[in-house]
Parts: sequence; C-alpha cells; structure tokens
Amino acid sequence: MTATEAQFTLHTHVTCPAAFKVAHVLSLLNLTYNPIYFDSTSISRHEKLKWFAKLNPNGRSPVLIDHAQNDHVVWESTAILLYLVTLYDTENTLWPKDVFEQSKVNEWLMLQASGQGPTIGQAFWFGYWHHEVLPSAYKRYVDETKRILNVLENWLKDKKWLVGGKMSIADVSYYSWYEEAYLVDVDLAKEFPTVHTWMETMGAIPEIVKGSVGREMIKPKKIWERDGYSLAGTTSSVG
Ligand SMILES: N[C@@H](CCC(=O)N[C@@H](CS)C(=O)NCC(=O)O)C(=O)O
Repeated sequence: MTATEAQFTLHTHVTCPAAFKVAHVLSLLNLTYNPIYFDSTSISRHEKLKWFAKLNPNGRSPVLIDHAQNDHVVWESTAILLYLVTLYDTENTLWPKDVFEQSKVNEWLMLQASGQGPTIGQAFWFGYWHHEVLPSAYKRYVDETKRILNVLENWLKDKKWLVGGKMSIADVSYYSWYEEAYLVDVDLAKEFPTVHTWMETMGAIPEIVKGSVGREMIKPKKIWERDGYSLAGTTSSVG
C-alpha cells in the first residue's frame, strides 16, 4: 500500500444498505476506501456468486479488504463494523471503552443484524421481486418492520442516542436501512417522529453524507402495480 492508495477496498452495490452502513463507519473513522460496485449488467448473478464466493462464502455484499493488514478480508456488515472499531477506533468515538456499555451496543447491533435489516429485506422481496403477488407476506414483514420501529421510537423518546448518550456504531448501523423505509410504505416523519429526528441528526453529519456518495435510491413499481398483475380477490390495502 502506498501513501496515495486507499487503505481499504469495499465491495459494494449502489443500492445496498448493508454496504453503505460500512461506508458510513469508514467515513466517520476517517479511513480511506476504494468502493468497487457490483455491476449486474456486466456479469450474471450465477457468475457473480461464483466469483464473489471466493471473498465471501455467503456470496453477498459488503466485503471489506484491509490492505494495511495483509489484505485481511471481512464480510457481514456487522462483523466489519466490529473489526473496524476494534482495530481503528483508538479514541472510542463510535465504540465505548466500558465493557458493560459495549454489551449494550452489541444488543442493538444484534437487533439490527437479525431483525431490522432482514425484516425490511423480506418486505422488499415480497413487495418488489417475488414471482407471485403475496400481499399477506408483504404485510407480515411491513408489520414486523413497524414493530421494531416502535421499539426504537419508545427507547429514543427520552434520549438522543441508543447507548450512553453518545453516537456509536449501533446508531449508525440502522441509518442506511431506515433511509429506505419509504420503499416499504413507512412514513418515518408521520408514524415514528422520534426515529425520524434521530435519522435527521445522523443524516446531517458530514461524514455520513460523505459515506453515502454513490448511493442510489430507487423506487420501482410494486409487483401488483405492474402490468399483468392485480390484487384480484384482495380487498384490503397491502401497505
Ligand atoms: N447480513 C448481510 C446482508 C448482506 C446482503 O443481503 N447483501 C445484499 C445487498 S444489501 C446482496 O449482496 N444481495 C445480492 C444478492 O442477493 O445476490 C450483511 O449485513 O452483510
């Protein structure tokens, strides 16, 4: 690695919230990275999985390569955040020193990784990509998304940050996923005003803005809004 090269390579995708969560933390820690965006127009999903599996056996973005540590490879966004703070947050800006506070940060990180991200991910799937129109499956994941949002709404009512009165990787880990709440018919400002304020606070941080460069926010038509599909037999709204 020369002085002009970025320390990290981040394998990412322009629409991938899990990867932008990593970009935000890299940026907040003032670490340099070169993003490589997966281009689905030049490589088939099958080829991509074969190639990508060499870096990540789970075949998903993001993957981080640390050129300052013999090209050490880390995958799964939460594992990447923990790697970054363990090695590079020497001043405890995003990761508390105190082991009991660390356990509190871990609680929220695990809820994000096992609950918030996958639940919104499944809502996207049943809203936009599934081969069949299944409004009840979509609704199930939107409802669960709202249940988790309610947990955060209540927790943040009397505090600015999730743990210890200070922003940590726990807060940042939720940001990029909730930026896409509108895609699953959630209006944060109206339905979850406290979460909305927390999001706005993070969204105004210059390093978060910088980490979002390259992100594309898309809004395709829902499956049931496309030609040839209808919600025949369904009387209620799916949202
Ligand atoms: N739990 C994983 C989620 C990774 C993930 O789902 N990545 C998506 C994009 S956000 C992906 O690579 N999708 C491409 C595919 O399914 O082939 C993490 O947080 O790193």
